Amino acid sequence: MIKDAFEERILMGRLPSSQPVARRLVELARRDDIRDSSSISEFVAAIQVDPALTGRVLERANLLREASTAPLETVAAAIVRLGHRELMIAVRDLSLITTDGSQRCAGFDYEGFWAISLARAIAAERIAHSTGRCPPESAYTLGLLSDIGRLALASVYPEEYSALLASEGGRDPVALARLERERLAIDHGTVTACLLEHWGLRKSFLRASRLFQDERPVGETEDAETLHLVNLLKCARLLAEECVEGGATSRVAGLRRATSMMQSHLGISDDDGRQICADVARRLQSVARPEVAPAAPRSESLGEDASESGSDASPRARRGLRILAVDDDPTSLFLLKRVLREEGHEVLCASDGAEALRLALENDLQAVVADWMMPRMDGLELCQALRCIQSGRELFFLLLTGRDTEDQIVAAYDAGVDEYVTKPFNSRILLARLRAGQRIIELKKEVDGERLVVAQQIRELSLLNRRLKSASLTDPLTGLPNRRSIWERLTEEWQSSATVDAPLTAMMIDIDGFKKVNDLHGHEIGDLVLKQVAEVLRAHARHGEDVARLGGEEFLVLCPNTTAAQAAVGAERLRAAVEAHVVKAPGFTGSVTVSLGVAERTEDMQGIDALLKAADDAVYAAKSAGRNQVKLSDRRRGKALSA
Ligand code: GH3
Ligand code: MG
Ligand code: MG
Repeated sequence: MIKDAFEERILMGRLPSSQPVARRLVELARRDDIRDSSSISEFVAAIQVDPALTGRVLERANLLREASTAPLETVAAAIVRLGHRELMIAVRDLSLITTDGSQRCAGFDYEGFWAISLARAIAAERIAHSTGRCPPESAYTLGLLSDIGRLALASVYPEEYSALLASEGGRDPVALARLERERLAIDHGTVTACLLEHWGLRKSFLRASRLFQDERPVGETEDAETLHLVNLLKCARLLAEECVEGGATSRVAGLRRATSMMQSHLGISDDDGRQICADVARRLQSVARPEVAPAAPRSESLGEDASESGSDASPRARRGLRILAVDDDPTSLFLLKRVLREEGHEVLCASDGAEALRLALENDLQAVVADWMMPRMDGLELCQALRCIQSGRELFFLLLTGRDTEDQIVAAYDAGVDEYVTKPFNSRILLARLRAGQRIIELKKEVDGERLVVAQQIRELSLLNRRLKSASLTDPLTGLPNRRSIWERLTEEWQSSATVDAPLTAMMIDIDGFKKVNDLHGHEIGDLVLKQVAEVLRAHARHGEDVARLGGEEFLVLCPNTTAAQAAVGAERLRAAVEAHVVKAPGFTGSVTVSLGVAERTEDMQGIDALLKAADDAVYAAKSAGRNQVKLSDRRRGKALSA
């Protein structure tokens, strides 16, 4: 889990939502009553297609629930628990990817991420319906959120993650995770589990979202519920990918693969599997695909000045503001645009409130100048809608109006308007009021700028810290955890094993005749053999088992909640895997073998040293018996002996 509190806070605040979801929500948020069931279900429908918002809503709801009750796992349940006020607070902080590129991770496929997440949610729900082992609505949530760590990493480290994705090429989650650990000292599976925990979801969800990303066999020690969820997620992922990405011809083959995976992993019959595929594909066709704002600012909306001021000019260098001008009357709009541009502002135009709302959410604006009376959504409604979310609250809103009775002016201010100018407008007064607004905007920009610098420094520091920590705990040659790291893990596991009297087993592994490899082929080949043996051990160890390099040609595998007899089965698998692996290097082709000693914690052992000593003795016994074999320590618990 992520220990760094700063990092965690940053992760929480910056996960972006998709534009259509945001638009729908600000429209819905203007209603001040969500008690009737039809408006609740509209909110649910809008939120539950978006992973970031779903997470935030669940987080708030789970914070409010009684500790003794089960976690809330669906948006519907969360909204009922929250009520209108709390829901609006959760929605208000929603963050967007805007066209100006702030917060955007260039190499990250946002649309693809949202589409696949949604498809996985729908597939997980439908599959759960068939297996009957997890409430389908909860499975939906798990499917939606089970890969959110990628979005989080893209949001927190946009530049680093973009470069990492460019070099990763393929979409293999295992290769991606390895690269993430190398460059960011954390991987998306860990971040996902951390977020799900923060949002108050149950343990099996966290574990499953982490395990399904990995191709390694899942340890026998995982509980049945987690195992089931892992399989469910794997099937849902495959089905989702086939539905979203598969072309027409490859889709048939892809869906067949999904059907056979559902059969082998979940025992779903062929007929049921085909029905599930058809249902998921149909449902996906009926939901709108989330979209993201286009990457580059659309210069045609910005007009002539855009090229002059330069869209990449730093905000400080800009003289004017980025303003959205809204009027349904083309002549007034033309006039307004000209006045604003002559003053040096960048201007985007919309001819009614609905279009304005869309543009305001897609672009990084500073001010809105809007007419009051317009079709579809008038200026006041536009202002109210924008004030529902954080980025809209920060806009300077100037209303143009022919209505200037006392009541009307009060109504405008109550709706959240900052200033008003009567129509037909006097351009000097309009510009003067905007300048007054500009002073506030600039002050805020300075504060924001400082905040961004601090946030960036915190991110860099925490990344550096994580890298340093990871380096001090990693063996540089093999990339495996080193002696110090495994010692820390062993201390933790020893304590918890002793407290609850659970089995704990250590597996010591030593390469046979390794000195000869060095002597015959040189140290460099020796290093290469060490690296490859390490990789084989890592790839064939089970989940939950930590593989470390103790030093020299000695490795240790830590098996929590495992008896010596159970670990011996895994040890034999590791032995066979090393023996079967052919090491290829310039001037060398061959294989090596290992001797393994397995020892379980016993009551009379005083500490970790005793456990390692027992494992080491067993290695010695294996060596004496001819090498390339597994020996169990003769110091065994009663339980292990009878197993
Ligand atoms: P046995 O089957 O009894 O284990 O024989 P062995 O030759 O493997 O054991 P021994 O302990 O005699 O030799 C271990 C060798 O491992 C000696 C040392 O030079 C070599 N070694 C230790 N660390 C490294 C390393 O980082 N790189 C290389 N290339 N060799 C190493
Ligand atoms: Mg040795
Ligand atoms: Mg050796």
